[in-house]
Amino acid sequence: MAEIKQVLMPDIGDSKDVPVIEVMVKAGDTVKAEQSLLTLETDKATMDVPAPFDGVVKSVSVKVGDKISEGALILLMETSTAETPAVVSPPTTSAPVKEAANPAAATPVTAPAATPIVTPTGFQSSPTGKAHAQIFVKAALAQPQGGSGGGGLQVSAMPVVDFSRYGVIETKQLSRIKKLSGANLHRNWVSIPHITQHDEADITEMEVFRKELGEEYSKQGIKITPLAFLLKAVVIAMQQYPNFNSSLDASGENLVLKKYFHIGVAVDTPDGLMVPVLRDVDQKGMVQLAKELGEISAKAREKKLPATAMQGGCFTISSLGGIGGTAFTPIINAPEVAILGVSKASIKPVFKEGEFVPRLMLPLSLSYDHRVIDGAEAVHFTSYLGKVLSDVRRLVL
Ligand code: CAO
Repeated sequence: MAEIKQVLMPDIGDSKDVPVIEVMVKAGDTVKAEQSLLTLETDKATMDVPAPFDGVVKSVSVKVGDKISEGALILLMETSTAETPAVVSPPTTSAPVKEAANPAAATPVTAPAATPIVTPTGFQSSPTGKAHAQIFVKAALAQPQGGSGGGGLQVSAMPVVDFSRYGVIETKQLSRIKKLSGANLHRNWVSIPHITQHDEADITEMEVFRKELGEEYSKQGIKITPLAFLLKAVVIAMQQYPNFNSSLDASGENLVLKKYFHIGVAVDTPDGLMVPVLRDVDQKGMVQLAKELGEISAKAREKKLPATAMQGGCFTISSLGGIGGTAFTPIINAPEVAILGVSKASIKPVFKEGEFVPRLMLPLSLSYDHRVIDGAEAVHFTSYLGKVLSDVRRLVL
């Protein structure tokens, strides 16, 4: 039997009047439990409010720009009564709204509330934990500005300067993405002990193969750039060195080793940096990855990516190779423990078998969290990555 249920704004600690920055569903949409319904933004975190159960959206009561607090009606959803709630032990109640024809059923009964998934990093992904998410949200929001690990830093205030004393100026507000990612980049930069390991990979042969593939697939509208090869090669290196596919747990005393391979790719958009995540890269071929890469970067630039597309990453690649540069120091995308920066490949003389030969060399800059990864392991990782990239046969093994 179908039943109409309210989905209410859950308890998110002390935060009140939280702005809605994205509404992902509309009336008529069929949604699955845990699918994101909307994104909220506090001054400390963004969070997705997922559906507490499967159902069909009957009406949406909030819109972008609204400010909502605990208990506010988010939407009405039609669900089958046989449905098992997806969230365990809900801390708040939502009152099912019965069809008017059945007034006897109007007594409120306990039903699962939405449980938000916090993305404390606008630049990055967050755990998609379910039962524990409510506790996690409160803990995240209760943290002092700057987040755990960075909160205790005492630094002197930036000087306040009246620049107009020195010449003509114009003041422009930062984009929402820049404001969010800026806070998280700052936190990650000051709270993670970064080291950047630089290396070069000989991609002479890879480039010949890539061009051949490129010609073949351009007819299908698929652009094969070095990034598709890098995605594959990085996963092979992560399989060889599993610490690169880990996160520190909340206590900072345990490593969580992931058995899945979701890779984030930094995409430059007119409004700032976004990091959509390609799922299960280990299970996909390069052509498929190139296709998905084209699709997600286009969506990121057109602002069509849901917040969930930026969650769950294990490792990030930031490629500036299409633009230029020889090396840079990318900032780790916490809670990941490493990020690979890629600069522009160029032909260099390489001493081989007694003579200098022209080879196409790709600069790699691997930043890693020194709490988790030692310098020697990082060099092993970049050397191995270079080996894989220099021998394309390894990519298809
Ligand atoms: N060396 C030499 N050439 C490279 C290269 C490299 N490392 N990487 C890409 N190229 C070439 C490509 O082959 C392509 O050449 P053609 O047009 O002749 O085929 C050209 O550069 C442009 O590539 P692209 O940028 O369109 O595609 P991509 O797959 O390399 O990158 C994307 C996709 C979305 C990652 C990229 O467009 C982007 O946004 N990069 C910026 C990421 C960023 O800002 N990072 C900084 C984070 S820290 O602030």
